[in-house]
Amino acid sequence: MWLLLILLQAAVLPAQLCEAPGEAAAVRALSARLLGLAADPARDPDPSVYLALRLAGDHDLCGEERYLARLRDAFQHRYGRSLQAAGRPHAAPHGHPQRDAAAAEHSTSAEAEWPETGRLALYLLGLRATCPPPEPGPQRSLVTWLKYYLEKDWAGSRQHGHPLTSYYQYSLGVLALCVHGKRVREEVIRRLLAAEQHGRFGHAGGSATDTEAVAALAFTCLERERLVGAGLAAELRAATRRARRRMVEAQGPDGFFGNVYSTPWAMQVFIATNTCRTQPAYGRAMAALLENLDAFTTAATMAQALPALHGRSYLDIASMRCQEEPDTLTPISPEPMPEMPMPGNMTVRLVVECHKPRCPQHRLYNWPVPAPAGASLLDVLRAATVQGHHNFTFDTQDTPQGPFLSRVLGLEAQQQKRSYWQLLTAPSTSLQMGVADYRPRDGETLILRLSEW
Ligand code: B12
Repeated sequence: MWLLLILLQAAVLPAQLCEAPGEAAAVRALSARLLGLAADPARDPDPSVYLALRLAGDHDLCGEERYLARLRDAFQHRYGRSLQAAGRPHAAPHGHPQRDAAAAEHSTSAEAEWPETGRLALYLLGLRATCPPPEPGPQRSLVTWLKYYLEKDWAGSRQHGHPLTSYYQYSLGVLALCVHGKRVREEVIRRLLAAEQHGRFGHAGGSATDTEAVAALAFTCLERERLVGAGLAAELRAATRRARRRMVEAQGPDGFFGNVYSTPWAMQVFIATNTCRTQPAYGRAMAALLENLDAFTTAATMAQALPALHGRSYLDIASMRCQEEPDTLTPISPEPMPEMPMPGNMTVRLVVECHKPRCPQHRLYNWPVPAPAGASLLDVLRAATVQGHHNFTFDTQDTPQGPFLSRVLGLEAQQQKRSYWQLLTAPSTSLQMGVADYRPRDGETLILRLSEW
């Protein structure tokens, strides 16, 4: 009996040690807001949202079950069949911005088979977090699909020097297989290890922290679950230590690892490696996060922040026990947008840049755009399309993170060429938000630049 009590306490202890101190109310409110967003049937279900609900301190068990059913609907019909029976993958349930665009542009079968490593990995992590755990049978084909995508990514990385998707998705794939107790080929792991050693996780205009953190979680999982031999385990441990050290060294005076959105991912590494108590950088990051909870306004960003705020990491999914879960969380409905717009107008300068060889001319557009004060960048882009004779056009693709700017002045960002429309504020600061969330100031110059990543 005593032994049982001690074991039970050990199972819940790490979560209590790393969670937000004395701020349970604010964190709980964020969970309740995410639950409110999850209840909206108009939003596509997102496995990260389910994971955040499952890794929280308290729950709305019926709400979680309904959300899981929606996720199953979205994923199961595509991956429920065996890989052999499917022949090859076909159109995916979710819009993938650049892959869809590329597939539409040249719809060869090879491009339609673009791997969905990240989304499938997140779904499989979600399935492992259900209580009670689902029957293993139907999951087998999902695991096979994920292995297939990971192999495609690995082959792509040998050919192009980077996975077809990204190291972020590749790491999620390794992590999900590991959490399910599945072995991954050593070569696949070694590719991630080499990327870590050679600092290949960053890309132009983006910080490496998110990817570095997910890779470190995958390394920690492989080592902890004893899915690799002793030699590789030692290398993975060393890589995780290096990643943690780099995060501590790069922590800004604001307390963030990378930026506010990558900080929760980095914190998960300290949680997963039981260093959250001993590492002062963790406490500073937690304090910074708690002061900036209002930065997490979208379901996708809330879902990424909440596990760390609750002192949990995705590794906890591997040892989730379906004990009594407090069924006490009630949703907070999303606040309606204020009816009255902010008074007055503003003018924003909109610049579109594209370098040679794709474009013969560097600056394709440079005009002031009047818009209502407080408008989002998306509203500014819409205003630009209807003003004057400057023929501004753009297109977005829906993603779980919100609308992704995919085409400007007829120029499509191309996944194969790893090009994207980067958002910057002059002179050259890359924005930390997408077009729907960023609200420019009066007189600001916004640059849309066709960049490579
Ligand atoms: C890889 C990546 C990219 C790649 C995606 C291409 C690819 N084929 O993988 C590139 C370099 C193109 C990219 C671009 C941008 N990104 Co980015 N990206 C990531 C990263 C590291 C992983 C995303 C991923 O693969 N998720 C896993 C898959 C399974 O989930 P998914 O939702 O289906 O992923 C797709 C979308 O998220 C989309 N996407 C990627 N970034 C962004 C950003 C926004 C705002 C939107 C709407 C969509 C989007 O591309 C993903 C792959 O198809 C995340 C890190 C994180 N913590 O999430 C940042 C992240 C999502 N990106 C971010 C930002 C800010 C941007 C940019 C706005 C940067 C800029 N100033 O231009 C641009 C988007 C501009 C635009 N055109 O609308 C922020 C978003 C923060 C927020 N407030 O929501 C994150 C969280 C990084 C961070 N810590 O700041 N990104």
